[in-house]
Amino acid sequence: MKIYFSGSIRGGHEDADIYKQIISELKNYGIVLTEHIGSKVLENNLSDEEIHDRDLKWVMESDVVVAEVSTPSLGVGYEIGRAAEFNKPIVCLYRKNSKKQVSAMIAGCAQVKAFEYSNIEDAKQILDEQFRDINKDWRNIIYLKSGSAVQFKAYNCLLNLGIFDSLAEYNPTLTGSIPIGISVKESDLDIACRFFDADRFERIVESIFGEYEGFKIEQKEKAGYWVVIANFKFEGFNIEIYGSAYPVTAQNSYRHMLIEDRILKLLGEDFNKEVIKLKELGIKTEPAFAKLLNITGDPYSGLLKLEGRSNNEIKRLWNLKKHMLDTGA
Ligand code: 6K6
Repeated sequence: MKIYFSGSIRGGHEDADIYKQIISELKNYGIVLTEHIGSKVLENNLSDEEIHDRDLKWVMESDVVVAEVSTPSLGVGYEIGRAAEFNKPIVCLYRKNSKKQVSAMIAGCAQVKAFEYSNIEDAKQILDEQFRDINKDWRNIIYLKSGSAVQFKAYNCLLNLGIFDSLAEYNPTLTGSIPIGISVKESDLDIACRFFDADRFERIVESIFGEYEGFKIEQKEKAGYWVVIANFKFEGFNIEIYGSAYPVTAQNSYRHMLIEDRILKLLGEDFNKEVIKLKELGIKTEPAFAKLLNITGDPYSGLLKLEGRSNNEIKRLWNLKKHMLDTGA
């Protein structure tokens, strides 16, 4: 993971020591491209144009931008703006009781996650939480272990089933509503897989899971794709194995899960509650999201269109719907 640390230089470099401590913490998570920002004495042997072009290239290359924004700096603000334009995750830290308030253009930018901290230990904890989110590997179900009761139960079920080992060559990945914490009683454990030969995949799945309760398997065309779908029950869960010739990360169930996870984190508690409410009424996940965001037409393709929308645009959709719910319009 490449991390771009941004901190004030010409805006005032009095916080160099703090930057240094944050950078040293960031090094636990990846390579910090801008370690020099933590030095008290900065070399100034490049032209402004060279600095600008090099730093912007690093911002583009980075996987995340972390900025300390207690000291207002044009350069830091500019880097955050450009990082937002490149859709980078952005984490801003500012000290409690700083002399100046953080600019509304930073604190109010939906793409920026801004946090107040009192001391370096505080900052470390914030970074730990943020990087856990950024680094989440959906192929590794370990995250379920520290989740809700149903996620913990699902974790044990999948471990006992041994499905991630027995189907390892098919890149099995848990998708659906359980990983993102919006499951209801009826929710399946969906395992998305990629096969290269549908018949062989069907034979392998049947030979491993064919004896389980309610096992059935079929091949069919679904929305223009050839798929193999197996269903059975295990430890109280309905298991669905879904194989297609497409890489798992390009499959709709995976893409739906990612955009839904982003929306749930962005829109918070109120939205999550409304989704669960609709799901408990028997509405499926994607139609529930579509309803709450006023997406017309096919909810499955409509939701995928949000992948390219900014956080602000998604927030606007929800605010509009909330207004309609509040006014009964
Ligand atoms: C040394 C002393 C004065 O200027 C320098 C060399 N300048 C810079 N070297 C490296 N990065 C720079 C420099 N000037 C700005 N930046 C980038 O902008 C850094 O990545 C910081 O995150 C940010 C600081 O902006 P200002 O406006 O506070 O300088």
